[in-house]
Amino acid sequence: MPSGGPRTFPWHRATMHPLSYIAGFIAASVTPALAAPAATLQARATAGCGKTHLLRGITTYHGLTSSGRDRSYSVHLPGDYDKSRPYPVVLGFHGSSSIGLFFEVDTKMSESRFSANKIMVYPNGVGGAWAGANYSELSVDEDLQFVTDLLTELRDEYCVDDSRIYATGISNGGGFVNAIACSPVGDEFAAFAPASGAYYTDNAGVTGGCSPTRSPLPVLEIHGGSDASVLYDGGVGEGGMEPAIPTWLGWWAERNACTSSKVEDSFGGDVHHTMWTCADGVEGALQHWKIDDMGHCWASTEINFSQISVLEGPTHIQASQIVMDFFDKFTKP
Ligand SMILES: *[C@@H]1O[C@H](CO)[C@@H](O)[C@H](O)[C@H]1NC(C)=O
Ligand SMILES: CC(=O)N[C@H]1CO[C@H](CO)[C@@H](O)[C@@H]1O
Repeated sequence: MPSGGPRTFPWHRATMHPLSYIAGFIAASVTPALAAPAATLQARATAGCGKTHLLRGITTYHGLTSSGRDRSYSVHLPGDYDKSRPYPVVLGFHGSSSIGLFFEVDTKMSESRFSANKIMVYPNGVGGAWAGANYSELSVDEDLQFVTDLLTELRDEYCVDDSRIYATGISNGGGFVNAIACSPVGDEFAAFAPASGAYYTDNAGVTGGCSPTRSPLPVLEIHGGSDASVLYDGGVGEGGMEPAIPTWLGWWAERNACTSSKVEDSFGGDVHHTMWTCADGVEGALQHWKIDDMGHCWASTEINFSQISVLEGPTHIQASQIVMDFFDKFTKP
């Protein structure tokens, strides 16, 4: 099987899933909000506190203008959202030829068992993709600007805990999470959790393109050892060259000034959890879960689309829970 990119999802690339048309229709019928004016993010941190939102516990669709383009994203507020209480925010980046809705449904992260106390946000890439892959329509700078503009709008609209903004994503979206972590925009976030990530950018060594603004910058990666799209051992991917995951982790261990690591094997040796102790002296600012027999999908103990699309079934671990538990450990200093 060629080591392609994320094309293996049925709704990837050329073939869009029919649901995307429904989602597109919903998105198109919502009037895009005006772009938030540029301002220092810090000063706007609590501007959204006190604003009433009637649509809670369901997903709502929004637009904003960034770099002169119409962009869109969806938001899921906790069912008991309290307008005067600052909430952590999790941005979830979908894979290529996909949309936020699929990532939301696939990971089930909007369900209260995973995000009862969080604001979930699912941004949509342009042309169904995130910058970094050679098939992406936008430059990394444009998509990073979108993240900046999105955070400004979220802080302005919702009651956000500015020290607890997180990013997760799958495949091409996981690669973009790494691009955020490696850029000045990464300073806005408390922690990052890419899964099955296609790391097309910032992959020329420890400092090769990657300039995180803090150390340690908490990172957790989940990857299938049998991923046929984004190979665990690296190589040519659909959107460019991809580093071997252990190599990529080694770069983060250096950036985070990690001094030691330990591996815990479970499920008969199929699952390997590595925890590093880094500059903060706390175990876990860098973590990795490898599932030997898992392919290119979101790790879940429950069956879902991304598994079915690569002829996989449920696996031993629940990535959505692992990612949320990881985020809960970290607050931006
Ligand atoms: C993207 O990169 C891959 C891997 O290097 C290559 O096979 C493919 O032809 C490239 N596609 C474009 C559009 O440049
Ligand atoms: C194909 C499949 O199993 N999809 C499920 C994914 O998860 C959502 C949310 O729990 C279910 O509603 C789908 O049936």
